[in-house]
Parts: sequence; C-alpha cells; structure tokens
Amino acid sequence: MYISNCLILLYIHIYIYVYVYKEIQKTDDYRFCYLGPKGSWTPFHRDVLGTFSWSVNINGSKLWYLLDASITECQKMNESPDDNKCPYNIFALQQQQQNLFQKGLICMQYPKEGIFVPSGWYHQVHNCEDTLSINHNWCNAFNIHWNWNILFCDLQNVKQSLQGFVDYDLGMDKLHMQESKQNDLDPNTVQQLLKSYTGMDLEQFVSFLEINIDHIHNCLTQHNFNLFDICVFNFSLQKSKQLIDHSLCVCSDFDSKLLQRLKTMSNHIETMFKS
Ligand SMILES: O=C(O)CCC(=O)C(=O)O
Ligand SMILES: [Fe+2]
Repeated sequence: MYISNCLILLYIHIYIYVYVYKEIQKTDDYRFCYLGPKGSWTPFHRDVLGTFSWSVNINGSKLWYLLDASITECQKMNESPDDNKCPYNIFALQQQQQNLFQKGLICMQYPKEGIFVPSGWYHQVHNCEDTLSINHNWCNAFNIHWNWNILFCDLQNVKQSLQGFVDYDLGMDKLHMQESKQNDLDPNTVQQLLKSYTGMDLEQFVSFLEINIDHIHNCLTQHNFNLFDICVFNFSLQKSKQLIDHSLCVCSDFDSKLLQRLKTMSNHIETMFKS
C-alpha cells in the first residue's frame, strides 16, 4: 500500500450496504474506509460536493483540525474546490494565515468514536496511530444547494478550460473567434469532463433529485409516514422545488430531455403539495 511523505489512504468502497442511489445509478455511493499508518495525514480540504460526512474509528485515533464554513467563506475559499485558495497543509502557512486557525476547532477522535463534519467545513486530519475508519458523505435538503452550487461552478470551470483549449488549438491568428466558439463546445464532452472532475454531471444531478422525490411520493401513496416524516417531506419538497426553479433559471446547459425531466418534477411537486 502506498504512501509518500504525507498522506494516506486506501479508499475501499464498501459494497455490502444497499443504498438506493447506488442501486439505481450504479455509481459511487460515497461510503469509504480510510486506512492510514501512524503519522500519515489528509490535507486540508472541504468534502466532495459540499456534502456532510460522518466518520467512525474502528481502530486507532485521529486528530482533527476543523474550520467552520463562515470563517472560510470570509477567506473566499468556498468558491470552488479548485480555485487554489485552499492551503494544502495548515502548518505550512504564514503566521498571519495561521491566526485564522485560532478560531478553528481541534479535536481528538479515539477508537469507536464518531465525528460529524458539517457541510462546507474545511478540515485536516492526522493519524496519531495506525488507524482504520469508516466514513460516509451524504447530502439532503439542508445542503443540496451546496451540491448544486459546486456542480454549477465546476461546470463553468470546465467550459472555460475547454474554451481555452479550442482557442489554443486554432492558433494565434484565430483568437478573435473566441466569443463565437463558446457555443460550439460539444455538450457531451463538457458533461464527461464534469463527471470526471466533480464526480457528477447534470444528468446525475437530475436523477438524484428524481430518486428522492419518487421516494417521498411512494411513502405518501403507501401511507408509510408519521407526523415527523410529513415535516421532513414538506421541507424536502420545498427545497427541491426551489432548487429546480433556480437551476432552470441560471443554467442553460440542460439538454431538452433534462429540461423536460426537471419541469415534470416541478409539476409533480406542485401536485403533491395540492393533494
Ligand atoms: O480520516 C481522514 O484521514 C480523512 C477523513 C475526512 O476527510 C472525512 O471524513 O471527511
Ligand atoms: Fe473530509
């Protein structure tokens, strides 16, 4: 098993759990094992697609350095995971930047203990012993908008970088074509790159919403709910509707099928509210 002068990790996907998104999508379910020898560490980062995560140590202990999202927001670190504003190692920062971490949280995680990392919180994690943990990243109606914001921001980044590539390919004498070429980007290539860059493309995002809305619909039609569920369903549907309307407004990259699916979902939610 690897490891250079720093980090980690063996990501072993745990397939023993049935997870609806994975079952349907046949893609990553964001459940991991982390295995790291003593002294290894995970660089400062925010979790994939602005998700929440929990982590439980099977064995060993870890030291966590966490910064809450409002602090990193001020530092403009939340714009994109790839904007080079995120330091790699908080201990290699200049004194002035290190002061930022006086506002952070430091906590020790011992064997059998769990830790919850809220959406958008940056963290760096050090293995104090040989450590094995299980982790799960997820999102719900409370943080799904983070997911969308990151996906949308990455989509712009992908398009921009592809644009540069097209122009470069054309040669210096054709640089004046930059504007008109913006519309010539192959949508499939853009989506493929987005998928490999961010781990999700627009189609998967739409499916993700659909799966959750269908789930709520099924529970409601089977009368399989209690009062608490009703509040959660209500909140989830409202958030999903807001997000669908917002994404339809700001994003012109949905193809006609995705547009149709989003509009169908939006209507479906309205019908559920009425009934
Ligand atoms: O345990 C680690 O090394 C990293 C864990 C982590 O970053 C997480 O659970 O979000
Ligand atoms: Fe993390």
